[in-house]
Amino acid sequence: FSLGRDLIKALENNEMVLYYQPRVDTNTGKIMSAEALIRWEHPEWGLVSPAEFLPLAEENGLMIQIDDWVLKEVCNQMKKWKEEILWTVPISINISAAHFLKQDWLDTIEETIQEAGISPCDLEFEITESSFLNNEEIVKNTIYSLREMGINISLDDFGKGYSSLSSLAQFPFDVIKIDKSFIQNMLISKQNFFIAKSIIHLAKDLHIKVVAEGVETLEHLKVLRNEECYQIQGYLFSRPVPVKEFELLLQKKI
Ligand code: G
Ligand code: G
Ligand code: MN
Ligand code: NA
Repeated sequence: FSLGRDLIKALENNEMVLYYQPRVDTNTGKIMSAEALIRWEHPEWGLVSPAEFLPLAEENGLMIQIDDWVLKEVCNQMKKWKEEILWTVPISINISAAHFLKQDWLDTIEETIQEAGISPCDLEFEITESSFLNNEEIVKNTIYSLREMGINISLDDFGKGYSSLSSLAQFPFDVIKIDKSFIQNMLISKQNFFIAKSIIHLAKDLHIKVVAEGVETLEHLKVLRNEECYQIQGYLFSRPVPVKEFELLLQKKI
């Protein structure tokens, strides 16, 4: 038994699926984009969360393969949407730290996008600050190249872990995603509220789009709108859902 080998087989056997979680404009209620989130439909164990298998994938050096699979899957899905429902929204993908150090990564991305015939402007890459620890120069160059291609870059889980404000001065991000812990605690903790509020205003001053994650209640929404944060992601609007359900949300049939 080896989970590493199971993971490789899972990628080959199409046991991985993507769920989509909408990002919504709080003024219009419209879906502005969505985040692709991987799930493993294990034949024996059922649906396995990425929180469980991604650390194992990382230990086994499989993150690059997983990221490549996700990108390909998203590109193919967008192609399908353009052909079948004549409509799509930009999709964001989580990119693991390992990828930024891979030499031929940019070529792979260009090829995948071209093969699917989609527009790079419809893609957003989410990265966390762990990606640029010790590798600032390489990562900065990669971010510039990706943006030149037309891909948007967001800083995910902002405020958590290794976050430092200097990264906002150093790297050209299009979007900041406020870590969900601040949103989830802001109604019960002034500290968390002030931090969330400061990130929103900081992003505004920096002319960077800001998204609040983990928005679960109307009360959260009210506070965020009051601070002029107009993009949210969270269970209040929708959990991450399978593609068929996401299509219904897009077409406003739910
Ligand atoms: O969807 P969920 O909340 O269970 O995801 C748990 C964690 O797994 C999150 O931190 C999320 O960023 C990460 N994750 C989910 N899907 C992907 C993916 O496709 N690629 C990478 N690198 N991380 C992902
Ligand atoms: O780390 P990252 O931000 O990429 O991962 C997003 C994770 O947050 C996913 O696992 C997703 O399932 C989860 N998530 C999305 N919305 C909510 C929410 O409103 N509440 C909670 N607790 N988790 C959420
Ligand atoms: Mn994310
Ligand atoms: Na996040």
